[in-house]
Amino acid sequence: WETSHPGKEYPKNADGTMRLPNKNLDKLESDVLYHLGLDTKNYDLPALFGDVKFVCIGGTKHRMREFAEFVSFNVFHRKNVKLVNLTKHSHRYATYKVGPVLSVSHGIGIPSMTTVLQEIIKLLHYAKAVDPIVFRIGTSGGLSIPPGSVVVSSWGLNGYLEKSYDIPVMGRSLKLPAILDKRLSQEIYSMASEEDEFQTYLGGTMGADDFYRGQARLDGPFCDHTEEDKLEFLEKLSEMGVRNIEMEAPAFAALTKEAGIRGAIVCVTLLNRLEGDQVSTEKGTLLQWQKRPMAIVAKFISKYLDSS
Ligand code: R2B
Ligand code: URA
Repeated sequence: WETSHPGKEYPKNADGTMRLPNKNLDKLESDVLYHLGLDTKNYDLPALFGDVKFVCIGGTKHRMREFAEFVSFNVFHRKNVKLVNLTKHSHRYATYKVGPVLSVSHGIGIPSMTTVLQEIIKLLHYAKAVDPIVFRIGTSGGLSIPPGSVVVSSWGLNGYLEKSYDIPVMGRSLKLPAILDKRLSQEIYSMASEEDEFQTYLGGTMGADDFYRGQARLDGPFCDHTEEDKLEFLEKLSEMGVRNIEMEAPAFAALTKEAGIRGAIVCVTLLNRLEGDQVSTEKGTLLQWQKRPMAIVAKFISKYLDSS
């Protein structure tokens, strides 16, 4: 059974706050955002999060703390701010807030990312945040581009090479389109400058459900394809306009679109997958490269705040 979903996109209210269509939520006395360690009964979400304009999510707790520090220093010119992990007691994800910017970790892969993203969407709704923008900053494997390059995604591709996020729901497959906000991705791409010490590309991003076989690697514990199969597959992806491979893009694109939120994905590439599978670049260099998506997103935020 394959249910074809029309790819609904729920419009916002006139004041820019979100309109979630799930009427079941109205019946809850308190909505527990379990993985964020928040709820609507014991927390004044509009007072705590009503000013949020930007949410940035990324894989690790460490990196998202670094992003909060980066934004604090580079956007708001504040030094040595005391950052508090607002979701510490959930023991799952980390959340930091710096003015109108929320920085949240999402773990590895689609189920981990969509769990926290859906709670963030509900949080933004309950908090009555106005026209929030959500970014994912991450790492990825590049296709025929120099390691350390940055890719701004224009769409997500699933493991079956379809531009959709397919989720099993009650024994059927729900298919949601995985297209990202075109204007936003172009605005972010335009943040790249000739003076940058790296290249920035705009292109498709494949989100695989596995790091090893699912990304055609040859170095997992199991492998049932040849090097020729792998190269042929990666070439095919390149020809389709895919620039990089990670593990969340189609779901991120689909859920932000469905919520009517502008969303963008900015990833650094850690290696060129046409040249290998192992991420063997020195740790310090990798940490430096991971600042590149942060710098681009922070530049966008600064520009946005200056012009509003
Ligand atoms: C990129 O890096 C992680 C796997 O190492 C995964 O979360 C992703 O999308
Ligand atoms: N993350 C991925 O999912 N794949 C890579 O090759 C590197 C980082």
